[in-house]
Amino acid sequence: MKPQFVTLEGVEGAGKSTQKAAICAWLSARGVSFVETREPGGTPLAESIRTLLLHTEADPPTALTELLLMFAARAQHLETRIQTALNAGHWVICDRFTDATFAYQGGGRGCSWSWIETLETLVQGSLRPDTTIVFDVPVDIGLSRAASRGHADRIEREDHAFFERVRRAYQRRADAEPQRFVMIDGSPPAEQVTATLLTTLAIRWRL
Ligand code: Z5A
Repeated sequence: MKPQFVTLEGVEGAGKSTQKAAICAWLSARGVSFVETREPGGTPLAESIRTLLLHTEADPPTALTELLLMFAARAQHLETRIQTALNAGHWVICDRFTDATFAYQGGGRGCSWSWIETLETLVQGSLRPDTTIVFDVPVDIGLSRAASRGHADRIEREDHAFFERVRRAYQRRADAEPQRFVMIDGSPPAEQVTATLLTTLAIRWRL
C-alpha cells in the first residue's frame, strides 16, 4: 500500500486528539512509519498563522481573511511537511485538513463552497486525503467536553447554531465521497470509540 494521508475531523470536543493518539500507537505497533501533524499549523510559520487565527481578539479576521489564512497555512504545511513525508514513504496523520475549511468557513461562516474548491485546487493540486475519519457527536456533547478544558479560543466561542452548521457540512462532505470518509460515532466512552475505530481501520487497511 502506498503511504496513506489520513485526516481526522469533527466538531469541537469530538475526540479527534484522543483518538489520534490511539491510531498512532496502533500504527507504531504494526511497524508503520508515520508523521503526526495538525492544521492550522504543523510548521513554525503555519503555527504562527494558527495563533493569528485563533487568538487575535482586537482585530478579528473577517470570514474571507480567515479562509485565506487557513489556506496560507495549508500551502506552507503541505509543501514543506506533508508532501515531503509522503514522498519519503511515511504515512501522514493530520488533525484536521481541508474538510474542516468546508465545514467551518463554508458551513459555519457561509463562505462560498466554490471559492473553497478553487483554493483547494490552487493549493493542493490533485492531492486529497486517502482516508478522512469524522468523529460525529451531537453539538451539545462536543461543546460540554470542550468547555471542561477551560479557556475557549475565538472560534470555540461561536454559538450552538454555528456548530450545527459545521456538523451538517461534514455530513454533506461524507455523503459526497463515501469511499474516502469513515464516519465514527464519537458519543460513547473513549475506549469504546477506540475499539470501533481500530476494528474499522484494520479492515480498511488490512493491518
Ligand atoms: N479550523 C477551521 O476553522 N478551518 C480549518 O480549515 C481548520 C481548522 C484546519 C482548531 O482546531 C480550530 O481551527 C478549530 C477549527 C478551526 N476550531 N475551533 N473551535 P483544533 O482541532 O486544533 O481544535 P479543536 O477542534 O478545538 O479540538 P478539540 O476541541 O481539542 O477537539 P478534539 O481533539 O476533537 O477533542 P479531544 O481533545 O480529544 O477531547 C476533548 C475533551 O473530551 C478532552 O477532555 C477528552 O478527554 C474528552 N473526551 C474525548 N473523547 C471522549 C469520549 N469519547 N467521551 C468522553 N470524553 C471524551
